[in-house]
Amino acid sequence: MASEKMLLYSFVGSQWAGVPHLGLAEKGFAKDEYDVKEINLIAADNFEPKYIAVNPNGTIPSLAAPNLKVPLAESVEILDFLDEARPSAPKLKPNDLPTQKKAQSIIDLVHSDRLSTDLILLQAQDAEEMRTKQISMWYKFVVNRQHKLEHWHSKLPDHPFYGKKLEENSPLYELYTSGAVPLPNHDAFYEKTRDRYRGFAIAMSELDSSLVLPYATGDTVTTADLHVVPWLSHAMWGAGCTDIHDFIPLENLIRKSAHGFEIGWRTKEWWSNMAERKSFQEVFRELH
Ligand SMILES: N[C@@H](CCC(=O)N[C@@H](CS)C(=O)NCC(=O)O)C(=O)O
Repeated sequence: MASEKMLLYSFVGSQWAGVPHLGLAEKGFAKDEYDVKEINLIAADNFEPKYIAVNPNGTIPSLAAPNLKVPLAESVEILDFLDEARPSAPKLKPNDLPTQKKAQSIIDLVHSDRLSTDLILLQAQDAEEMRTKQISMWYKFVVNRQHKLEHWHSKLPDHPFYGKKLEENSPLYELYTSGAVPLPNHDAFYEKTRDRYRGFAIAMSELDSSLVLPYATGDTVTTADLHVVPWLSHAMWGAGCTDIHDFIPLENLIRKSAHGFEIGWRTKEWWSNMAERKSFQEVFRELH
């Protein structure tokens, strides 16, 4: 029998799972109104065919609900759904078109490749960063993904997901598993990473200029805020920040390629405002 509750597929270390968790808290859903199923991304459980049947992209989060024919597979759609599902709570989607457009452009920016936190988590600017990654949990992440993808690709060679994903993961797998022996393509990888950090710095400055304050689009919390918080938390965590108000490790990491970079004052002020909210304190007791 189908469950009568919503079911959120999540993972503690998932950045974009933070969006529905904040949404549930902001909209006042009680913990017994939904179930959460953890899908371990480090073990690559998101690549199991059973999960690909829920979310064809193999990503977290997904949301199943009694009134949904198929689960929602994108954090943007999930947050919009939660917003509509509880009309008695303050609306997260802005009322007027210009503010809706503003919120959407902020959401698009933090979801874009330019601000992808994979840069911080998985890439390396130099050999020292690479060695640190090779003895960190990211090694396990990359290796487990490769093994899971190889396994399922050999069992299901015609499945549209596995071949493509394997092509994506293989170059990273090769770089991570080369041990202490540098491969010729490591240098190109560092160069590309440094370039991406410079782009990341520019995109962060653009984001800073677009924040209205006290919240991302003005006086009330909107969907935009609930996408930016998990992104920034993940970037800070990945860079080694432990105190939610200490941006220095993130700034230092970006500065290695983008000299003189500083996180803007608007971003810092916006973050302090968000950190005061109950939803933030519930979901981001610690950076993740
Ligand atoms: N556009 C998707 C992105 C989701 C996404 O990339 N989630 C990450 C975790 S935060 C993931 O599942 N990565 C695993 C993978 O790509 O294999 C969304 O907003 O829901």
